Amino acid sequence: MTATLSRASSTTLVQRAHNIRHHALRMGQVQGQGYVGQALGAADLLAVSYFHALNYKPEDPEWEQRDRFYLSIGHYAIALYAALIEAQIIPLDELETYGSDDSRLPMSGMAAYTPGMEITGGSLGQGLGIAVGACLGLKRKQSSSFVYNLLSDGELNEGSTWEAVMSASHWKLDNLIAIVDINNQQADGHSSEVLAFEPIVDRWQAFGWFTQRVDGNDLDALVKAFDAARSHPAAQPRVIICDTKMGKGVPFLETREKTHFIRVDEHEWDVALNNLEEGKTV
Ligand SMILES: Cc1ncc(C[n+]2csc(CCOP(=O)(O)OP(=O)(O)O)c2C)c(N)n1
Ligand SMILES: [Mg+2]
Repeated sequence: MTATLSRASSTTLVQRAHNIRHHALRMGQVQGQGYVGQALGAADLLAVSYFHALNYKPEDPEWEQRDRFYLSIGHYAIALYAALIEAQIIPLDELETYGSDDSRLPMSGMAAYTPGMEITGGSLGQGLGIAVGACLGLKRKQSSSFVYNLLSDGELNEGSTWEAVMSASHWKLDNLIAIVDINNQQADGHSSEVLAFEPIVDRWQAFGWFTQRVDGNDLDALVKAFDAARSHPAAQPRVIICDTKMGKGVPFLETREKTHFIRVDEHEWDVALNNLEEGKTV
């Protein structure tokens, strides 16, 4: 949002994160399935992105001076749609079209279809490289916009991610803020077992990034980390490594073993929505 709304109190952020989770569950209910666990896990970092950190104008998603939010991970589209709905870039009633023919909200995100969606991600490991290119372009235009790139722990398996990590520090991209969603899940099991990624902080630091690691479901910690990333004085790219919980806010999804793609019985969507309401802290 523009500067006025970017200073939202953390109570407001709690409400925003709750609403993002609610929108995602409603979209899941419309289709009976989806990558809902990721949306529930990433709702807090999306709330802080869209209601604390990013400068943008909901009525003009292509405003030249906006900060960019690049979603690497096409299958997280439902999470981004939920944030864009909450940010009023996408109308609320459009969530009812999620995943249907001719919808602007396809199950796998397509930038050309959806207002506020900056890039099309699908093939893992492309987003950070695209963000590096955008940061170089913005610097040439002497723009003061930031580029945020949300990538998943599964994308740490991709060599292209590490090429981008290396080039971002080579080019001293202080307008780049990467956010890594460490939910320790991917399609084939736990990320740490598929391909070990620790010590993840040391690795990013070794590549020349200003590196922070936070509980990605702690709004206060996220606010501090996003502020520090933005105001960090050195000419280097910044990364916020966020440990999140898949399914956060819905106990039976939090404890589920395989949550990469969720199908639940029809009545369970209402159970999930009720659980979310019951756990509401404001
Ligand atoms: C280059 C590439 N390889 C494989 C896939 C297939 N794929 C889609 S999602 C996924 C899991 C990725 O891990 P992550 O994003 O951490 O999964 P999540 O946390 O959402 O479970 C894989 C391997 C892909 N989209 N792109
Ligand atoms: Mg993951």
